[in-house]
Amino acid sequence: MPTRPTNAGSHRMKLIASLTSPFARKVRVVAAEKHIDYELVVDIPWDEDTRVPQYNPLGKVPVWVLEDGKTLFDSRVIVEYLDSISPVGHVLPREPRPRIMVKRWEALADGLCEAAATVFQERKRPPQQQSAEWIARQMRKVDAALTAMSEDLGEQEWCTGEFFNLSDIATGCALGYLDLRFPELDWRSRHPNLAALHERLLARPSFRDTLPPAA
Ligand SMILES: N[C@@H](CCC(=O)N[C@@H](CS)C(=O)NCC(=O)O)C(=O)O
Repeated sequence: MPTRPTNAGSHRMKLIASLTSPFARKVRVVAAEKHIDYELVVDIPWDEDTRVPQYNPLGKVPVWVLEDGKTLFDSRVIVEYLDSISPVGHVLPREPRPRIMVKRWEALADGLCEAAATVFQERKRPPQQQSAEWIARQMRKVDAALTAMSEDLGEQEWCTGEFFNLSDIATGCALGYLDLRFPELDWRSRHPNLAALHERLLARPSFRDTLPPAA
C-alpha cells in the first residue's frame, strides 16, 4: 500500500510520486521490470500540504530517494540510474546509437505528456482566464507527437524494433495518460498501430499494476 512520507531515516529506497503522473508511472514500470525494491510514497504536488519541494526544489514528482537520503529527479535521470544498478531486464541498450534512439523516443513521449499536462492544468483555470490559443498550440504538439510515434513504430512489434525497452515504456505511459486526461481524444482510430502496442504493453504486469486510478 502507498504511504505518506513518515520514516525519513529508513535505508529502503523510496519513490515519491502521484498515481496519475505519467513520468512517475514510467519510473514504476522500470522498477517493476527490473525487480527493484522500493517504498512508494504517494504525494500530490498540487496539494497544499505536499512535501515534494523538500525533496525536489522544482516541486515535481517523481523523486527517487536513495538509501542515504540523497534525492534524484527527474524521471529520465531516475530511470537511467535504475537501469545502471541492476543487470536484470535492461531497458536501455549499451551501444551509443541504439541507446540514444531509445532516449529520443523517451523525449518524444515525455514531451507529449508535458504538452498534455499543460492543457490539463490550463483547463482547470477559470474559463475567462484560459487561452484557447495556448491550448491549441499544446494540442498540436500532442497530435504531432502521436503521428511521429505511429510513423516510427510502423509495423514493428516494439518502438525500436524487436526488443522491448524504455521507448515502449515511455510511449505506453504517454498513451495511458491521454486515456486518463483526454478520453475524448480518439488516438486509437487514427493510430491503430499505437493501439496494438498499448494492448501488448497491458499484457505485462508492470503496466497493468501501474494503471492510473480512474479520473
Ligand atoms: N520532466 C519531469 C516532469 C515531471 C512533472 O512535470 N511532474 C508533474 C506531475 S505529472 C508535477 O509534479 N507537476 C507539479 C508542478 O509542476 O508543480 C520528469 O520527467 O520527471
